[in-house]
Amino acid sequence: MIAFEHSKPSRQERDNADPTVSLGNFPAPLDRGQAWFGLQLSALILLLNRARYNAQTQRKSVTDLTATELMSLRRGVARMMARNNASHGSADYRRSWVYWANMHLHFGDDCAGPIVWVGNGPAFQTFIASNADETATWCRCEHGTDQFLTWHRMYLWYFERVLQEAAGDLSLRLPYWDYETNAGLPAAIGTPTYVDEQGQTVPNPLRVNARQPGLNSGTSSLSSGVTSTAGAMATTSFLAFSTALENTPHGAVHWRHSYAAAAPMV
Ligand SMILES: [Cu+2]
Repeated sequence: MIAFEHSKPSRQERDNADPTVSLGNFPAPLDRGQAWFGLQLSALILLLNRARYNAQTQRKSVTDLTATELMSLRRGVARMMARNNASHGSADYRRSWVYWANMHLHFGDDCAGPIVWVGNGPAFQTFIASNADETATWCRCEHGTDQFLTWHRMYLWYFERVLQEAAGDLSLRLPYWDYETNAGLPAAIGTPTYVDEQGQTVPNPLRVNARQPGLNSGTSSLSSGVTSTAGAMATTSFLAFSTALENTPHGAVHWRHSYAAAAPMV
């Protein structure tokens, strides 16, 4: 029997078909068993994706992290920082802390001009792009443009993926510091040491000494004029909102947070 071109042959017809007859590019129809298996597989994939999606839907305040989540965050940050000394041009260097920090605001004569010194703190490192990747990637933040929000959102999303890889934990999410509610630097970030997974007391990778010492030690906090979103929330257009938010709290917190303005290592 010859099946019409677009009709699917029955199982009996396919079993009886001459195996030498080519079906060309017409896809072989699934039998009931294959279809059932396909359905099961699709359901499993959906279920797994949903589980993964659920595990990644919400970022938490750093003050609400479980001990395991905080350990994972520290592990990821420490591993990214350990890659700071990898050779330029290597995959490890492109996944290092300083490489990603330099994407946001790069400190070097080849990009943002000479460093503007702020405060009386210790000297901080400068960075010079040494290859085409770095030149194309560093200092690409959208500041002062209508892409401020979109750029920073995607930057953090990709940064988070690198951090997850470094921590070996795909459920790790970048926590936030809600400085408008609690203007003191959370202790988990400022504390000089912590007990690592081997039970050793080691330097806390979340503490950066280029920050204002009072913030690190918990003796000072940010002022409400620095942290407030009230000005931005009072605006009535997208561009006015974006500009106001970029100034305060985004820019203001960067500058008050550390000696080195938006220091890459912070
Ligand atoms: Cu920024």
